[in-house]
Amino acid sequence: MLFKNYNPLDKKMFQIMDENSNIKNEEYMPDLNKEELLTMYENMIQTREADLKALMYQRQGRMLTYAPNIGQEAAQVGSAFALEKKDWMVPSFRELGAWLTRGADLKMIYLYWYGNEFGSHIPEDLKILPVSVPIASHLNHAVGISWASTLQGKDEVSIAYFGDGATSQGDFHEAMNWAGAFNTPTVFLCQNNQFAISVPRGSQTSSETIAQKAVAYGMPGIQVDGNDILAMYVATKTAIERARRGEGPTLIEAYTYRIGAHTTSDDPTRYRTDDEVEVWKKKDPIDRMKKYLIDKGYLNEEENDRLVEKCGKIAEEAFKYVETNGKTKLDDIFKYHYKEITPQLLEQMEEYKEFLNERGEL
Ligand SMILES: Cc1ncc(C[n+]2csc(CCOP(=O)(O)OP(=O)(O)O)c2C)c(N)n1
Repeated sequence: MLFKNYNPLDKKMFQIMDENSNIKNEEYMPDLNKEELLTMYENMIQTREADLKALMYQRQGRMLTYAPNIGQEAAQVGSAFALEKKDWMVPSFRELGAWLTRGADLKMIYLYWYGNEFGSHIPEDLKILPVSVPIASHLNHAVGISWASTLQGKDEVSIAYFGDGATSQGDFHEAMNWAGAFNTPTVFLCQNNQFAISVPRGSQTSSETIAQKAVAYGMPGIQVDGNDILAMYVATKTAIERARRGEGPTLIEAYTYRIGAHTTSDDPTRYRTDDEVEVWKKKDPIDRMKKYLIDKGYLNEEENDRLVEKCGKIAEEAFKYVETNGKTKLDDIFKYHYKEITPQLLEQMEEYKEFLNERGEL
């Protein structure tokens, strides 16, 4: 029903819970019990705490680099909560909440940002692809996986996560076109966080919404309030079920905002105003869900404090493990690109060793 009633060209954003935590779209309220709602919330808190700790460690020079997720927890947790274990998640690089919701170990995720290749070794029972840094290239992988699922008669759906900037890449259009033409069971989940590094969404495309791009490729498209976890869950679940029934792909635009920097190497004060950030901070997805749960009597401040503390400790423990076990051996960085190390790489390795030696760091 949701997609039949929704025309992306009307440019109305789908929302269930408004900024004041009131349910304004009762008709679409998901059938989630107290335990499920609290699990969703815990995933958001774990994401936020893991983010805050990662930022702190990076600033202390203990983490290589990091791409913060603050403000995007509902878009990620809500959507990932709608997946089944058999479905494939094809991420870009800013999906901490979706990774954790799918059961990925925070130690593994931290290892990746620590610069250790074991951060990309995903256990076989988790259907998640590794981080993809080339923007939009993974969208074709998602379509390929889901097409293979159709050809093999499996009912595994693929969900691809990407940012608004990715929609400017050719790969996005190829993936959307193929998915539409071959009716593949793919969900395209765009986290429109308003910026591709410093380039604002308005300069990426003259389409008024990302969701309306679905029309050209013959699939439903919907713009969802990305800070409303209930709406994100419902839209994604509807798209997943549709794909599983053989009805093809869907494009979901999660309308949200990147509160933090693009990565720890970026200074967002150079291209956006504090006032803009303040407006979005007031729409915090965690505050919104917290108030909803408190109003319902499912949570109180004390329990909330305990949860925040527990999640903070989990993040600290995960990082402790990484600092103790995650150091990459210098040889490993050079050795495994090719079956046998090339003369050029060998030269680079020797040069680097010499450099470290001179600094007394080897
Ligand atoms: C093919 C390609 N071009 C350029 C880059 C450099 N780059 C890294 S992140 C980024 C912006 C991505 O923005 P968006 O898709 O909106 O995702 P966000 O980072 O906002 O989550 C760019 C241009 C890249 N990684 N890959």
